[in-house]
Amino acid sequence: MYNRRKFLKTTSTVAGLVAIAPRTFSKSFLNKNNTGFPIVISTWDFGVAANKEAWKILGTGGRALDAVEAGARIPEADLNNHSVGKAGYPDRDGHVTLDACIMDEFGNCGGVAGMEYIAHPISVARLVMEKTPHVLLVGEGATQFAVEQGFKKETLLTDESKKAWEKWLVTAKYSPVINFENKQSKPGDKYNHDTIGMLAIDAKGNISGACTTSGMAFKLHGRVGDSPIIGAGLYVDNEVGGATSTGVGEEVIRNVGSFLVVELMRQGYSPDAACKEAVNRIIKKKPETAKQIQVGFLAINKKGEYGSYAIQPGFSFAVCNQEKQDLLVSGKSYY
Ligand code: SD4
Repeated sequence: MYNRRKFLKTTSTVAGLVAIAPRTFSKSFLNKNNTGFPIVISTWDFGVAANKEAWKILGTGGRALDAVEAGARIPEADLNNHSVGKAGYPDRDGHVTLDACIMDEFGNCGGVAGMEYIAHPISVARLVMEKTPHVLLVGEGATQFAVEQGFKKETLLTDESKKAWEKWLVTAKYSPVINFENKQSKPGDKYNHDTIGMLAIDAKGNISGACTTSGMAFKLHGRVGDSPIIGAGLYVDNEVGGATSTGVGEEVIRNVGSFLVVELMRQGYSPDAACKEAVNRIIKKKPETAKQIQVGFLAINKKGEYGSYAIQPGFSFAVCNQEKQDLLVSGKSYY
């Protein structure tokens, strides 16, 4: 049984470690209730804005599930963001197809994959979870379900994204590469990526997560990555913690990445050690491929300690809790 005394002992040890080793990224912030939550963490720089939205719910005692849905909708609606939601880069045939999933503290989950014409896949994923006996709807069926639920059908391809696609068509080289970061990049640098994966713990200590993306730019029509796949792009176990991923989804799916991270935390790994082990599995299986790609994991445990690990440098994530609303952290990397 995890009692309050034991919790205080553990967290004060962590706080002590932070004082002498400030570069560690497994941290726990104690709020007034001596807990490491509420807290929300999200992948990449755009996680800062997403977290702020989520905090409106978490900071006023709301449910983690509502917070991650509200937060994920921010990059989905951002027309300057070409990797999530509306204005996402299309597939090689010019279709914008979106992937998303969501998971709550009871182990309920829902997702959509390859869905066209609907700007907020995370909200459709939530309704798949809540209104159907299923976990995943794909393609036309997902769009049809969304329309039946009252979502508006709209064109997701913007002029800017269309121009980028037309430029790509000149060579139309089918070797879609997820933009990965150069070794000099720092948090705050402007990149045009990527999937948002978001994990939150509410004031009651319940955990939920969300993940949403337009996937790999100029992908083969019908290609689906890790982001809408429970266990790959996202996994939450309310007894243990949650994990999410970004980067080349195929490698994450092959290793059931987010589930692996959560299971490692169950065995006692810290969030960043669990993320590192998941990254190492990818590198070990395909060392040559791994040099060319980015995959990053972000995780949080039941105490509100968080951590990350990525193959390449430059993976940033955003943290928001009672003390910090806009903290951007550079994740650890293999290279
Ligand atoms: C995918 N994992 O579709 C997503 C893309 C991504 O950073 O996260 N890019 O494979």
